[in-house]
Amino acid sequence: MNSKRLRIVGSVLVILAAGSILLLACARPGSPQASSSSTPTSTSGGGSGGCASGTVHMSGNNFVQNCVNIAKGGKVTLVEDVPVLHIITNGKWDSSGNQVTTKEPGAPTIGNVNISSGQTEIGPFPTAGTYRVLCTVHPGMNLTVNVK
Ligand SMILES: [Cu+2]
Repeated sequence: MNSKRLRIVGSVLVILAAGSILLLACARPGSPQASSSSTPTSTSGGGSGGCASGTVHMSGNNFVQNCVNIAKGGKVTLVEDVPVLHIITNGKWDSSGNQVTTKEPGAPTIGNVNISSGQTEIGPFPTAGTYRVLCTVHPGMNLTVNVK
């Protein structure tokens, strides 16, 4: 009687042990999902509303960030990620592909600032407002400067 019971208890324990091993094996594929779901939160935390803060990078033919926030009286730093000539001036490319080189009231004069490597600053922007800056070399290369 006792030895039969022990065998039954023993086999139940073996089944439980095998079951728990299977459960652990099944739980593992779930843990990478938990870590991958935390990755988007860290990337979204990097940007503040989609606009850069103070510094804008430039690729071979565009601004990497198309808007930048600065404080009143501050400057915008433009950084070359690729050594390509950009010529920065007041205005914007319109949707038809034309340069509209108007300067908003309160905007500093950005007169064809040439940059082909390293970094440069534009400004200062003494008045709060929204200002448009374009690169005359690359169609559609627009930057919005938000001065707060
Ligand atoms: Cu450019």
